[in-house]
Amino acid sequence: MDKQKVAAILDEIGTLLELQGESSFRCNAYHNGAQAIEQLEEDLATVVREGRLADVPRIGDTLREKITVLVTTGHLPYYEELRKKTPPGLLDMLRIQGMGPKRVKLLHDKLGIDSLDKLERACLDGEVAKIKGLGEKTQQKIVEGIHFLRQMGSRVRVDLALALADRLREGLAQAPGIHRMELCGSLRRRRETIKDIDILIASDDPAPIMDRFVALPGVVQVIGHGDTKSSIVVEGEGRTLMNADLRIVNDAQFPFALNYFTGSKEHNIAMRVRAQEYGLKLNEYELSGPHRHIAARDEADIYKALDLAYIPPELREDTGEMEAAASGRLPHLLEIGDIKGVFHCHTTYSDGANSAEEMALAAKALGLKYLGLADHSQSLTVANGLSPQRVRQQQAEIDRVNATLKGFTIFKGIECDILPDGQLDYPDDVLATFDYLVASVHSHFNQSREEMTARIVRAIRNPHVTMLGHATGRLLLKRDAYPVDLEAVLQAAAETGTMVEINAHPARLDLDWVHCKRAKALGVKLVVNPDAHAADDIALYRYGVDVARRGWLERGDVFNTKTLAETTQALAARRSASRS
Ligand code: DGT
Ligand code: CA
Ligand code: ZN
Repeated sequence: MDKQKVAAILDEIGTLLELQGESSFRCNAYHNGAQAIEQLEEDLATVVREGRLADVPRIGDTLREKITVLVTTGHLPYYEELRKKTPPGLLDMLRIQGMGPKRVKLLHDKLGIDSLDKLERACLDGEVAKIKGLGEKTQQKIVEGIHFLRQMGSRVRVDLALALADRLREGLAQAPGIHRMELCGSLRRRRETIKDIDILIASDDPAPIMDRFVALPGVVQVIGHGDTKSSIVVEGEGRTLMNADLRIVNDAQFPFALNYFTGSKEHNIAMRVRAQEYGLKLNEYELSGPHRHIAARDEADIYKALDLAYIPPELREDTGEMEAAASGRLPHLLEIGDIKGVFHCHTTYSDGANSAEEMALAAKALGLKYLGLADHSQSLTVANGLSPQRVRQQQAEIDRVNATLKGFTIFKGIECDILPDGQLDYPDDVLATFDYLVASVHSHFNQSREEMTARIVRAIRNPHVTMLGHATGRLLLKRDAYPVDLEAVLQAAAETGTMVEINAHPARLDLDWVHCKRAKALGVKLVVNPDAHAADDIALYRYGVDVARRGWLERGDVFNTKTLAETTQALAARRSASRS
């Protein structure tokens, strides 16, 4: 068992004893001992084996005995007993800001409260305020604290987390003595949801940077404030609360720390195993052998030392990237600049906020060469879906706007509902008027998996359909995907040459990266669509590019990397095939 785990257990014993009402002398012996073990420079197992624990300051006889049992057997009956005696909810209550063990014990003794839910109810009933020494104000604070904890427990959308992280980085950049700074963790790997923000800095003088970090605007709580690591809770847009950790190392350690804290944990383990095969040890500070230290200026040097090509952070999930990097078969990943235009964008004709012209100008300003509009079809009355007559009106409007645009084209499309039986939402003569068609499921989410799969596959087989829109209907952190056999869907798309959308909206992000990888293996062409409902949302396609990269996609796998001329031609070819 490693040092950190042993220290954490000792610390928890101290807390459990406090909850039992033990003397502060006894409790503190455990808290202090935990700190002593954490700060131990030597390997703990070695110290125990050689019987030198007694030499470690702040470790008395009782602790020495407990640590020895813990390190040699991997568990400690005394600790397990203590845990069994303590309702687990009491430990949850301790996580509320301002709640110490004494207060938790008081609430438990007086009101029998042993969970966050019971505590919240007691506060709302005004019971807590009646206890001597607590009062209205404390009761209110506790309610707020519980709300805060519930928020903290959940993951955050990547776009919100990234905005918050960028703000922290900007604030930190003004601190003195920063050699390098990078985001690490799931944020650097661009997962679709993020638990916490990890920032890494190289500096020889951490103190002033740490001081600045814990005092940044938006910080609502300081969890830890040290020289190598500090942790805060910050508030972002829409009352998003997130934990953020800052670690500071020296410049020589930076590449190793960056690699370690970027993860994923699984990738780190694969890297460590690879290092071991070379007789080397890899950790967050160094890559070294018995007689040598391998220096690295950047992460690429670490990979090089292990005969690996540089692995982009998005691929570091231990899903084959090690083997590919060893044999020179890593993909040349899609880049944001490869995207030449986007499809699946809405206007004021259905539920969008901007006109066709405003959308086109916004896309053009982003450097794009084409924009595929796709308002909702007639069945989706809640989103002001277009009747055939309004389809004709919109197409005339697009013709007018296109005549004014140079080197840029708006494609006439529709986001056509897939009806419950898999039919499309217009008769063939209307369908034939579009340049392209996104087909999406927007209703009857409660169909069985078989019905839903058959419904989507039928739409995919319809020659009018250019691409399948949001393939699973999920809303990240809000609504699960509808039941569907994605494998069957992807196989049908591969057979018919129907494209599948990577919905880039950060509230959705379906297809997920795992299925992107599968789609590629089956030969399905993907298309990165922002599903923009306003001009400002067109730029959201960047999050779809991140998903594509995590899915190992290259430029050739993604349809909207084609030039305007190629795209015009490819869409026209599909249309004439579907009409014949
Ligand atoms: P999340 O859950 O969105 O915060 O995801 P991550 O990947 O940012 O996870 P986090 O913040 O817990 O840790 C950051 C990185 O630190 C993680 O990606 C890999 C590294 N790491 C953390 N714990 C371990 C561990 O026990 N073993 C190894 N090998 N690496 C770890
Ligand atoms: Ca993290
Ligand atoms: Zn849409």
